[in-house]
Order: sequence, then C-alpha cells, then structure tokens
Amino acid sequence: MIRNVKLIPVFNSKGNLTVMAKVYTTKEVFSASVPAGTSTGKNEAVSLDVDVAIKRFNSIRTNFTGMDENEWRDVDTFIRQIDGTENFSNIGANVALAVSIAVARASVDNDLWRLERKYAKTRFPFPVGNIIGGGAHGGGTTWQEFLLIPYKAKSIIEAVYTNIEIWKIVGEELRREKLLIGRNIENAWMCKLDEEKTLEFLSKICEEWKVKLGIDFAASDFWDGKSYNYKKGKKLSKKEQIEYIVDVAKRFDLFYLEDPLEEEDFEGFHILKEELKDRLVIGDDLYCTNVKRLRKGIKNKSTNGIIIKPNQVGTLSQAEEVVKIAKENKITPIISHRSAETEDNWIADLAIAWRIPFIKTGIMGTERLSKLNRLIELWNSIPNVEMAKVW
Ligand code: 2PG
Ligand code: MG
Repeated sequence: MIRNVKLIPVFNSKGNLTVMAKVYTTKEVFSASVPAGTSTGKNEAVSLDVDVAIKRFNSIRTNFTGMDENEWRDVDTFIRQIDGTENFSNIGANVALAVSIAVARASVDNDLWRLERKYAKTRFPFPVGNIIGGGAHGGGTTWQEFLLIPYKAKSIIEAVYTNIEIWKIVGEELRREKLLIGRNIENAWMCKLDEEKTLEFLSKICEEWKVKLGIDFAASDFWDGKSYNYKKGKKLSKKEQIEYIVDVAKRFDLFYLEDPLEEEDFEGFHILKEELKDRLVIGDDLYCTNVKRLRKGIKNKSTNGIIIKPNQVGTLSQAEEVVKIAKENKITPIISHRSAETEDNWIADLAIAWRIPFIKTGIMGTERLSKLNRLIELWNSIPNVEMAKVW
C-alpha cells in the first residue's frame, strides 16, 4: 500500500532541473527520475517548470495514500483524472511520469523488466548508438543523429562493445584529420563534415565492423513551413526532400530513417515508406508516443517504425498501450532516451518487459551507459536470454 509520495528536484545531463519521485509503500521506498528533450515534438505532453510542478503536486499528494501499488495502471488513470487535461498541462508530464514509474517499480520490487512476464525466453534489444551529431543537439550537420546498429551481435555486451569501439575509432580519426569539433549533448562527436561526407566517412567503418547505419533527421527542426533549410544554404521542397532521402537511403544503404520529414507530413512518410520497403521508416515527432497520432499513422500507412518516449505522453500505461497497438499493426517500436537524461535506467527494463527490439540510448556518457550497463547486468542475471529476432 502507498503511504506517501514525494518529489525532489534533481539535475539532468544538461544541468537543468528535473523531477525525482519517491513512492513510500508499507514495504519500501521506490524512486524514478525523468528526462527532457531538446528537439521536442509540438504534440508532446507538457512538462512544467520543476518548482511550479512540485508546488502543485504537493497540494494533491495525500490523494495517493492508501492506493495499491500493484494496481499501477489504476494509479496512472487516477493521475490522468486529477490532471484533467489531454496533455498534462495541470500537473506536468514530468511529474506524472516520475510518479507513474516509481509506482510501477513498487509493484515489481524494483525489477521493472518483470512488469510483463509472458515468455519463456527473454529478448534483448539492439542498441542504436548516436555516433556523430548535429542539428539542435550540436554539431556540423543539419541532420541530428548518425546512428549505429550492431546487428551481428550475439549478446548485449558484444553489441555495446561494438558501438563503443567504433565511437573511439571515429573520435580518433576525426581528431587526426583535424575534423573534430567536440562532443555534443548526447556525447556524439561533432565534426566539420557535411551530411554526405559524414555518411561516406561512416560507411567505410560500418562495412568493416558490420554494423547498419541509421539517421535521425529531426526534420521538423529545419522545416519552416515551406521548405527544408540546410545549413549550407540548400533549400528543398517537400517533394525534393522525399527524393533526396530516397536517394541517400539507397546510396548509403541506410537501414533506419527517423523523422526524415516534418511532424505533420503523414502522407509524405507514406510515400517514403513505399519507396524504401525493406528499411525502417520511423516516426518520432510525428507520433509523440500518442495513441491518436499513431492511429492517424496507421490509417495513412505512414511508417513501419515508432519511437517510444514515455515522457512524450506522461504515464507508463499510455506508453504501454502505444507499444501494443504499434505491434498489432506491424509497426516496430524503438524505445528511446531523451537528449537531457538522468542516470535512471528504466528504458532498459521497459525494452525487455515490452519486448521492444531496439533501444536508442547513445553510446558514451554515464547517463547513456547507465541504460546499457543495466541491460548487461540483466543479461547476466536472467536465465534464457537472447537478442531480439529482427534480421
Ligand atoms: C530524438 C531525441 C533523442 P530529444 O530526437 O530522438 O535522441 O532527442 O530528446 O532532444 O528530442
Ligand atoms: Mg528523434
């Protein structure tokens, strides 16, 4: 039984305040902290300023006393009721999610990966690692993230090791060639190469290491309502951007294409998906982990992949529903970190609980490694483990 819920302001990896929730039950104390985005979608649930959020929460927190943590979905429903809006603008999606996760943790004695136990074998997600960055995250390119997928890996440690080794090699080579600028907010390398030069550079390394390449274009960030505006002055219309993405995806054999178009272009995504059949065309800002938007994507046959970021929607049970509907419609879920992270590692556990085949969580930096190390820890403690079946 829940005795009390408290919120504490803590810092995220960008040095901004975020929320840690502490749920006191008759057994123990359970906690969770939540991340924040930088290139946020305009349809995300609203996160409030931490001071305001904590003040508002303190006026309602006694309502949780006496609730049953094992009925964590009911607690989520209650959080939505007391907020009373579609987008958590009263209590804040940051507060809603921190409380939601801490309560869910209380229901499984902290082992969030046990939230759903339906299968004899436990499957682990392939890490999708941000190697070179740009856009709103910082770096030379207009596109936001160049991503590695170590698809040959037979274990999670091998997968993580592959991405880390490539990260070291890429950093050294960029430094040697005097192309290095530094590291960005997700600890991806920032360099002086443009989009295509970056792809040429990475393609060679990916071939040697047998990893697949992906991109998060975060295209809404360089769309002004009329054209896609590239850093070096190139302007592309909707149609030209689609043609360019198809060309680049084929030329560089890109397996993973996240937000290649702006967040309202459901029809454009459909055209791309049809042109790029055996690749993942993924919506992040397009969906914002929101059921209504996912249904629109299903109707328009927009994508075959969806990013799952629970803080875009507000509670675990809402994110769980999105994962379920996506799977029922053969849309691959990819669970993801945010650019401003904490050391909390719940996305790792959720990837396992919800059988999600990919986890996007960066490569380096303690706030990224905490998720990867959690996966390694679980791989070594759960019997009957295997990598996701995606290839
Ligand atoms: C993204 C994420 C994570 P942000 O766009 O996919 O890499 O960035 O958290 O800034 O939205
Ligand atoms: Mg994205």
